[in-house]
Amino acid sequence: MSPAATMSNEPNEPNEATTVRRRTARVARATKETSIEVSVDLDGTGVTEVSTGLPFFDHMLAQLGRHGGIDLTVAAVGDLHVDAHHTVEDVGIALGEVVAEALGDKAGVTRFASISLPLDEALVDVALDLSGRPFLAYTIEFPPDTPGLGTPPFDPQLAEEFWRAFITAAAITLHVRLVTGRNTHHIVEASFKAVARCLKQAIRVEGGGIPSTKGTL
Ligand SMILES: [Mn+2]
Repeated sequence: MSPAATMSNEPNEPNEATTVRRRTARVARATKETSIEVSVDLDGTGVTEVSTGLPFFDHMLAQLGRHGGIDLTVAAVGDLHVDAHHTVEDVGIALGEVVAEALGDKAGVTRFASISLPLDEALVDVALDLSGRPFLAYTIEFPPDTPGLGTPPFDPQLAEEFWRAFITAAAITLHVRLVTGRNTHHIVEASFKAVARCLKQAIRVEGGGIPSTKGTL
């Protein structure tokens, strides 16, 4: 946590006649399958503390915070004896919920972002819109027999499930397209870094009210 983040419940000092709300949120959700706590500070510095029982997923969530400039804590305990699916999906839901709550009415945000992000031989294109409408276009396909990553294993097909859960809860339009790549770890990591960089840009406040002709997002 940065020193500023410890003041996250306090409004910042008035600046040029405006008071800026610090964009933080926290959620705890429990089902028979998972128990999850997530908190975010969208105006953080990318400090993460993540524990899901899935080392590779932890590695990906750390990328999301670090490259998104988002302080992120995730504590998840799920039914990994079944498989990783419920844990990954429910973390996605919780993360989407806190991002939506922290964004609030999205006044002044940049809203749109896109990037073409390389990781060695892998190249992933991402475009993102804080549209208020959940939509996922995802074109990364792994053969069904692709080995999972880490122990317990993270089935790379779960990345799509994570993004669908996240964007549905956060009401984000997200396109993720694999341009090229051979290594599963690289491809998945490039997609997380790319979404992180797009989030960082899209949530940045640049002023000018709510960026929609409808007046709401
Ligand atoms: Mn890696």
